[in-house]
Amino acid sequence: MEEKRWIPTPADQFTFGLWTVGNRGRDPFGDAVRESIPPTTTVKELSRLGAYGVTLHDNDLVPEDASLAEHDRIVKQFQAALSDYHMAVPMVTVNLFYDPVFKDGALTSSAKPVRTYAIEKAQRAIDLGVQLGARIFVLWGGREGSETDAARDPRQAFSHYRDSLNALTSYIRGSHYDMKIALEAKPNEPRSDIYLPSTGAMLAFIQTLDHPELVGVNPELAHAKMAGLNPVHEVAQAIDAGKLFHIDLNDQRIGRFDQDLRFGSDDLKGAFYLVKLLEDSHYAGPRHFDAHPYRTEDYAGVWDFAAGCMRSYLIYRDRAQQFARDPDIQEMLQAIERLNADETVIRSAEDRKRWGQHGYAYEKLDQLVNELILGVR
Ligand code: GLT
Ligand code: MN
Ligand code: MN
Repeated sequence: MEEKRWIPTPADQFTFGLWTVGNRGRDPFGDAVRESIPPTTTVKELSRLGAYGVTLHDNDLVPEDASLAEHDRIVKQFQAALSDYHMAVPMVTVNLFYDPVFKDGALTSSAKPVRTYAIEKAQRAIDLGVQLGARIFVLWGGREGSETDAARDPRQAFSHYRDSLNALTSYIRGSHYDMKIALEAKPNEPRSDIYLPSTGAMLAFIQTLDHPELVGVNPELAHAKMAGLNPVHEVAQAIDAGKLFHIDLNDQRIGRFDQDLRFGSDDLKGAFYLVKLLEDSHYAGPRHFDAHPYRTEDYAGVWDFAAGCMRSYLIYRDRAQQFARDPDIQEMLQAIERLNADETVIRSAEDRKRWGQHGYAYEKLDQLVNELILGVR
């Protein structure tokens, strides 16, 4: 095999959150199994593996209660590592979920002081992003939800969410920042229910904002799967709406807890069609991995995980290109196209019967694609 096709380079625009490779393997039933990795080490190691950049939450880099001097020292040191290793920061986000202050919501909290603190924290994270050269600001509302709907009329939560987002776009405009917001949906976990649980719900909500042009989506494959949805269709809808500002690539089994598996590791077919969609639609943004190494791994396993995400993407991309070149698959697609090109108006029972009776040969087509993905074509 021509191995070098699958070696990542910065031109592939692969990025990882500091929190992804840095995940310490803590879960609701068990403690951390790895020490945290200094952000500058992550930058160095990912650059060595061929990544394009890193992304971060405000507090992945700067502790919440850092003094101004400390903040500057940390950011400077980080910027030096970025420049030494030629790594970019295309996206930043804000942690509005870890601190207990957010236990009943951040931007949707019914308490004004909590909402205001969340908005100001987000504004500081936007400032940090601008300092690092990011042009996308992701908002994942892990705490924007409820355990019991007795707590609040959900309409009130939407209204607070809208006001908060309007405050953020107004801040971006007022500061003349070149920054857009990407909303990331998730159906549940850590809350029983999270408001606006799918990318489709986010897309509809965006249209109710003061500046919808500044707000798009950041679909995460695993989150769509948790809701039992097809991520390929979610992402396609976002592309169709001109709203795919960013994407979180990982993997997940339907019906499980939030697994954040290595990209392309579980649902091979789903990953194939997703990569094919991104490539066919000339998606120009970063390919961002938001996944965690297994809890079983030591540091060597962490970097195997990161390398695996990128290598898998390249292999799926290679397979997608092969799909376009495969003579049997292309011949079948052309036959289907010819069938669908028949423009005879359906007027009679006979006409309906003709359409109802012909076969589409999707069984054969799907088998061919499976064999292509499995590498035997
Ligand atoms: C958290 C979550 C992710 C989000 C991150 C951004 S934080 O790890 O599980 O899906 O993208 O806030
Ligand atoms: Mn995510
Ligand atoms: Mn996730």
